[in-house]
Amino acid sequence: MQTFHNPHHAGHAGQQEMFRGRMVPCHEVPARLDYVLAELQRRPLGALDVPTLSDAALDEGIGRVHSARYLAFLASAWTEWVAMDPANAQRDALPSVWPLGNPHAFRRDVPPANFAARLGLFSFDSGSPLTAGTWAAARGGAACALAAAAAVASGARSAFALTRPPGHHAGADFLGGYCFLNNAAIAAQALRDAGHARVAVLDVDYHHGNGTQTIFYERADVLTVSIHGDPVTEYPFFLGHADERGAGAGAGFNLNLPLPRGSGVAVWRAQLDQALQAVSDFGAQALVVPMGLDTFEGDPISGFTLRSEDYFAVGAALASARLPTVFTFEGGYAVAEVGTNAVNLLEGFQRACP
Ligand code: SP5
Ligand code: ZN
Repeated sequence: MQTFHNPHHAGHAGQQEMFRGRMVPCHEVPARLDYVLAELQRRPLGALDVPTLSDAALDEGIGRVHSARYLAFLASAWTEWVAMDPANAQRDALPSVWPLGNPHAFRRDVPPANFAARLGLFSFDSGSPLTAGTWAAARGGAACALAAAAAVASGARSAFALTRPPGHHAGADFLGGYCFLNNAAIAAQALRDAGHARVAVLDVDYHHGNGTQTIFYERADVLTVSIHGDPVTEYPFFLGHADERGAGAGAGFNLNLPLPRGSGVAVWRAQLDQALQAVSDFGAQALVVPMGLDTFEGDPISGFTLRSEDYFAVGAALASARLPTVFTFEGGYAVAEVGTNAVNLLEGFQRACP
């Protein structure tokens, strides 16, 4: 399995995130990726490369998923943040005011000139710091996703987009949940554009993949499936329930499999079998796996209890779908263990590949 890793990831390094009225140290830190890369060097699964896409190809691939006004916002966000106050150069940008969804309560169609307000317009939480290097890092991650999709589209059995910041909480025009560009959605769309008529996304991160769900919610050509902590108690709270099945042409093409906080590997594996059945029933021709390792028992912000050894079997089960597969690196905040857990999953997949 070829891995594309993001040479710009470390430029995205938030200092603190807002949590229950306090600023706490960020969980989504550069060392996460370094641990995975080090483990892949120790236990090689294939070539380790950086993507070599042209800027034009990258813009084209990102623009297939994200809105032009959101991308323009991200591209100039740091410059505008510092222009508000030169002292902002030392501080991360975090939103503190948001327009609710009800169109009679707040307008979303007129972007305010005030940058702090615009940051709120394009985000849904105050836990996702935007820093000087965020845009370059997010773009570098999308390049990894596109390179992985291209490898799979030209015949590779699998490829891994090893990048941060993660992506699966980001929508077509919003950031949140530590995510800015939705790498998994960008890969899925690229596989569609390369001729795979039906693409499935099977999200195994602890948190519901709300961004990916909303991007494809009204489409029948991309099935979105997510196994996650029940949003009644778990982040992102406002999406991810079992009764969300898609809308319009997409009715029936979204599947949420929420599990209570505290769930262990047996019940989680049963949901994975159900998810794989849905992928098979759909007749998918390619698979994208947003791979979060925050289902691990030692994760500091999550509530499932998978152990490091369990990830081999998770990878093997994913291989049983017998589909060309792109993995994107998502959550996983037990930093010292995230490399072992990620490579266990990928090695389990690769060993089981027919
Ligand atoms: C990609 C991904 O896994 N995003 C997860 C975003 C979760 N953000 C909210 C987490 C709340 C953190 N709670 C801090 C607890 C401090 N002890
Ligand atoms: Zn997560």
